[in-house]
Amino acid sequence: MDELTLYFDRAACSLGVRIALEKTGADYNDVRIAIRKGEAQGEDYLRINPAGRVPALRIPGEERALTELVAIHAWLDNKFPQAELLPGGMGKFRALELLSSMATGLHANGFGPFFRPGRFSPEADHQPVLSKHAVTNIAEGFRLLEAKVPDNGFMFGAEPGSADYMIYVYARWGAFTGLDMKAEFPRLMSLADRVEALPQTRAALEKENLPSIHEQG
Ligand SMILES: N[C@@H](CCC(=O)N[C@@H](CS)C(=O)NCC(=O)O)C(=O)O
Repeated sequence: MDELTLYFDRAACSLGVRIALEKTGADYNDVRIAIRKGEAQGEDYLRINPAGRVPALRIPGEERALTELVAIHAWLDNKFPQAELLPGGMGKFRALELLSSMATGLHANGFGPFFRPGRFSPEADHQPVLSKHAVTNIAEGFRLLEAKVPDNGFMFGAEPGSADYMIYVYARWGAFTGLDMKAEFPRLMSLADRVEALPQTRAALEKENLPSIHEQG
């Protein structure tokens, strides 16, 4: 086995890694882990990522798959510098700062309890409260991003990178929260449109058979 393998689920956060992989031009395999069917918590997948989360990236020659979004984006950037997934100089650390804050704020404190309230309390009557409060955290995460989105181009200049790809994924998820994304976060949604128009994004959407951000059901 001499190709990378991406463990993913459709439209999950792994989509941001897939867009980055498409940009690298590397050959890779993919293996779908159907989260809703419980496969991320199944014995077979736990052997690959004991944390039971996608994405995971199997790297030829590495005993253990690489996990965690920020680490995977950083590894891909290091391996495929021509893809410009992270900017150069101090910009690299600003992009890692943004990726980490999205992973812990928007994702872990927002979409985590929104999609999986049962993980935060086993009590059935707590769960609607948790989901509702999670939307407050999600909105706060999007507000922080909205303030940073430039008028044109991408988060770190004229070229898109990993931060843009992850923002695109979270912007897609925004549609499920009841937030009026276009009205409340117009700059963010324009950035999402610019990311969706990229060939690497179109290729990733095609591979996961996903509709446009504007056509999600
Ligand atoms: N800290 C992880 C979080 C990844 C994560 O939450 N993945 C979700 C999909 S977006 C997942 O695999 N969930 C599986 C489950 O909830 O069973 C990272 O940054 O990679």
